[in-house]
This record gives sequence, structure tokens and C-alpha cells, in this order.
Amino acid sequence: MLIHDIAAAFRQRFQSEPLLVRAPGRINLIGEHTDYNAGFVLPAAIDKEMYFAVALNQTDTIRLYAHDLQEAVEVRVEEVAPSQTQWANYLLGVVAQLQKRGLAVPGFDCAFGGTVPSGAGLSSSAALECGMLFALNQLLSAQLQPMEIAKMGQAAEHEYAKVMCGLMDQFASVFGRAGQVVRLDCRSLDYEYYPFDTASCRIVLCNSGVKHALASSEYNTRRQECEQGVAVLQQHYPEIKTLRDATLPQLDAHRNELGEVVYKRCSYVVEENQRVEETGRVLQQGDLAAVGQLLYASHAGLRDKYEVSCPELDVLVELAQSAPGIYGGRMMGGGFGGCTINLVDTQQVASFVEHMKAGYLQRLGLKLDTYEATIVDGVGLVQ
Ligand code: GAF
Repeated sequence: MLIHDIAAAFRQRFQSEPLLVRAPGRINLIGEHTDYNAGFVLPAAIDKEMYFAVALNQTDTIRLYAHDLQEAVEVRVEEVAPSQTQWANYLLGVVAQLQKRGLAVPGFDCAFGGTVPSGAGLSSSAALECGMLFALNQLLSAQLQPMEIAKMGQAAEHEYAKVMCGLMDQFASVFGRAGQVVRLDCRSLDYEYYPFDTASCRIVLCNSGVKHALASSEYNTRRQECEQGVAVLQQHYPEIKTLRDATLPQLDAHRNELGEVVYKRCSYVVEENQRVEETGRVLQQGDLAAVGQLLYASHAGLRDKYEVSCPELDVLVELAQSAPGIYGGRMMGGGFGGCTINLVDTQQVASFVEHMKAGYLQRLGLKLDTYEATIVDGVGLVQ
């Protein structure tokens, strides 16, 4: 198992006995780009995970080792700052958060690796942040509560990775629960678990293989466009604090003032929040056909109004629509590449995958990687 390889690499490199931690990536059933608009999301932690071997080292130096890449970064604790090495930023970013809280972080060693494919929209970055924080919380007896771990991971992403993300990914990596999706109200931070019935339906991810360099700058632009929309609406409706509070008739009444682009972005967010609420209802009734239609509608909104899809993701959703066993699917995560999420009849997963692989090859000449995702518990010690 990978975690044993990482532990062995740690022992060999650092000559001490590590604490072993796992932190999962995530899927999101529905509710995309709603988290930073104080709306609703429906994610779950999955069995694509990052693994960490960590121990204090009685020095003033942090020594990090990326097992998959065979790369190392060293930094003295009092010189923690954004690094040229992208992966190191997720780990150092959370150290900086601990230091900001006045915690004297001593030197430590960390070897990590995992099975979350990077750039696939499965939140390997949140898994890195939350796993590193969880491990340090244990080693330093820092008494951080789970919600603090999620929020500090998000702050690390803002300050070190420069992506102004919402809370969904870190929340899912920390609060995930085996066999359940979790509905988070991103304003109140109240959350509720819904069982996900694998007897009738499975989650199949199709990796477009596309990683767009533009993803993080476009992400930050979308966030600004939403804020612009709120600023316009507030002049007429002071009670509107975020797009969570806005309605479609309000947007329609001020369409000219909003401008076409901001109007489209805002109406997508308002509609997507309604879809999350509706999905919660139909999911609990076991109406998978209705859930599937909501997923397709979400994809259309992300493609046409929020404009964060790309041709490869659109082809994957089109192909899924005629695939055996499909209930519904859509692009997932920030967009501009990564995976689609598909709900597929449990008995027909193999023929679904075959259809998708053949279709992707035929339409785009590309090989398709697919993963069946199992819903697992959030961050924790490796048992
Ligand atoms: C990325 C972000 F990190 C999340 O916070 C969320 O906004 C998502 O894109 C889009 O729903 O994963």
C-alpha cells in the first residue's frame, strides 16, 4: 500500500518514527461556485487520498519530501514564506496559519504522496492542507477544532496558492463521512448528512485530462463578477448581503444595470442554489432520475452562464447522455478541465465506462481515465 511506502521512505530519509495521516479528495454532487456566494453545496470525501508521514525533528527546520515527485524542500521555521515549488505552498501555507495564531511551530519532517490525481478537480490541494494541519494539530496538541482546520486550510489556499476559494473543498476533506454526502450551508456553516445509496447508483468520474493554466485567474474573476453583482443589487435591496439573498426577479429588474456578463453569472448562482436545495429533496426520496436531471441542468448553467466549462468537458457530458445506465452528469469543481461526475446504475458501470472511453477516443482522439469514487470518512489517522 502507498502509505506503507511513504512511511518506509520517511524512516529511511529521516531516521525516526512518523505519525501516519490520511486526507481525502472530494466530489461535489451539485452546488458549484456557490460556496463563496454563501450558498449551498453537496460534497463528499472520496477514496482518492493524500497520505502523510510526519514527526517533529528537534531542529528549527521543516523538511518536506514529495514521494511521488521525489522532490524535497527545506525551510527554517522562522523563514516560512510562499515557495517557488507549488506543492510546498499548500503545506507551508498551513504552517503560516498556525504561526499567525501565535503558535511556535518547531521543526518537523514530512513525507507525503497520494492517489488524488492533480489537476483533476478532486481537490488534492485541500487534502494537502487539511492533512498537514491535522498532523500538526496532533503533534503539537494544538486543540484545533475540525471547522478551524477547514478554515485555516482555506486561508492557506488564499494566501499561499492565491486562489480565493470558498470553504467546500477543505470542509469536505475534514467533515466527510463514509457512505454519505453532506449538505453545507456556507453562510451558517450548518451541515447535514444524507445517505448515498450505492445499491442502486455509483459515482463515476471521467477525467477530461485537461488542466488549464487559466483556471485560477478565471476563478478569481468569477468571484469578482459575483461581488460586482451584489454591489449593484445592494443599491436597490440593502438586505442583499450575498447572492444567496438574491432572487431571479430582482436580477431581471436590474439586468441592464448589471450588464450581460454579470447578469449571467449571478443568475447561474441563484439557480444553482435552488438546484442544490431541490437535489437534497429528491435524493432523500431516492429519485435518482430527478437528481440526474438537476446535474445536467447544473452543467448547462456552468457552460452557458458561468462559462467555466471547456469543449472536452462538454463532450464528456454529451457522451454520458447516451451512455448505458446514466442518471445524469456534469462538470465538477472550479472548471476549465478536470473531471465530470456521473451517477450511474450500479449494474451498468462497466458498460458506461466502455461507452465513455470509446466515445472520447472517437470524438477527440483522447484516452479517457475513469474512476469509480467510494465515499469515505474525512481526514484522520491511518488505522
Ligand atoms: C474550487 C474551489 F476550491 C471551491 O471552493 C469551489 O468554489 C469550487 O471550485 C467550485 O464550486 O474547487
